[in-house]
Amino acid sequence: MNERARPEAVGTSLENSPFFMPFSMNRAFKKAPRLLARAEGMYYYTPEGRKILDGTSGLWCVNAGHCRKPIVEAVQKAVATLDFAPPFQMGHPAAFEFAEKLAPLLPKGVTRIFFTNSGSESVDTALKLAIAYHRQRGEGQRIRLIGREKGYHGVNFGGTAVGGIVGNRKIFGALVTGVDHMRHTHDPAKNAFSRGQPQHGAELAEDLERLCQLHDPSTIAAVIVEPVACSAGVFVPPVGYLQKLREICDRHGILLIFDEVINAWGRLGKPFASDYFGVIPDLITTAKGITNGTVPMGAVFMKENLYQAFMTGPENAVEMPHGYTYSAHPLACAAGLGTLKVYEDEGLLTRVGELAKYWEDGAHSLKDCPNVVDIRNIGLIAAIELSPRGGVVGARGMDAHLKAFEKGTYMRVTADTIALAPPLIIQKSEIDQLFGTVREVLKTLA
Ligand code: PXG
Ligand code: PLP
Repeated sequence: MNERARPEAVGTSLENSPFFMPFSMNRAFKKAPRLLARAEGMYYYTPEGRKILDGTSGLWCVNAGHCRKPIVEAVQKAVATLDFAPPFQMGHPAAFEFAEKLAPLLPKGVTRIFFTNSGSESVDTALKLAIAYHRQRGEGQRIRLIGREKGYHGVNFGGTAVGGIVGNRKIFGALVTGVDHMRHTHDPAKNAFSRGQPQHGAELAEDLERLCQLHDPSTIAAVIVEPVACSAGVFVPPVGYLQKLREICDRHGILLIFDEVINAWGRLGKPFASDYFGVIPDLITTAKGITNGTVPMGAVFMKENLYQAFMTGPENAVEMPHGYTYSAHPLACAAGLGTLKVYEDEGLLTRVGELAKYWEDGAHSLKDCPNVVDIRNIGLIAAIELSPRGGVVGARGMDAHLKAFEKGTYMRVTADTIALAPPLIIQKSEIDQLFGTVREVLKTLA
């Protein structure tokens, strides 16, 4: 038993708990809870003291591993010094310091930073900024937003609207008007078991040109995509695809937004996916790894011209009527500064470059396991897709999740796809352990 475990939580029935859990099977979970009581490095510990290897960095956010001392201490110090500072018409030093430290890490030409508290807020902020930017420049007719099928852009209205996961949209009404979607790039017939970027599918970017011709390109404000689409099941962009999207946006004066909530912070072996793919968007949305998941925070990074479009008019007027009570919260800024220090001291934003090949070989070694229909990987991300059992989507996937947890491994499952993305501090022996457990689970799965 470890010192910070909470034995009193064990055995207490949660069946009537008032807690409405997010994106969860509430009733099933409350009957058989899976609780985590503490964490350290690569591992979670259950209230009973069981050690659980973290195969998905919490929820794709704990890139430097859990409870890292420089981050914990920075937050402890901050909370005892300045609990809150109003972000509107006031400021605090850590907000400016954090922006100053982030700026040199950003892709070339991306210079300005707007803070939010989550990926969902970052996405809605970026979409609003895009529409407002065009209006500021006298192109107020550019109001349309283009997303992509299978995209995940969080759960606020704008992000749900541009998102392309049907189950996340269908019960929420009309969402936001003026939105359309490009085709997704998933093509298992041609690309199954690709290592890294698939060879086929760059031409799918032409679907953006089709939408431009359908709506008239002068009505489109922005296109938003995840460079690597993670939540819907890990879809790696085909070679040349993102470059083509950039070309089409440039041709028509449309802003390109890369949603790097998951892709950023070293996940692909570079600070940003934009660096990895060599395509620089106009705006980048992020969250998660910006504070190592320790305190909620998100950010929108933008090119200089976006910022400057708002810095017009009288100086005694608010330039952009948008912001959150907790934008640049002192604890989040402290966590962010501590996180950047760990990333820099340990070279974590580029470490995946050395691990990626080993990781890829480990993932693809599962090809011979029962029910595996595809394996996809890039950077320190891998997806193992299973065939649905008896046509019931998600049942086999959920069983895999539960079995893995019994065997001491936490991994995310989306429908029947296992998504692995461990903290970037992982050792090769732990990569072996992770794929070893997945193999055992797959062998015993009905
Ligand atoms: N954009 C992208 C690309 C994301 O991956 C969001 C926006 C929203 O961020 P917030 O912080 O509002 O959740 C995300 C979040 C999963 C999973 O299991 C992924 C996310 C969230 C929860 C679960 O794949 N991504
Ligand atoms: N709703 C009400 C009534 C509010 O007063 C506020 C903020 O002042 C909000 C929503 C927005 O909250 P937040 O700034 O935390 O996003």
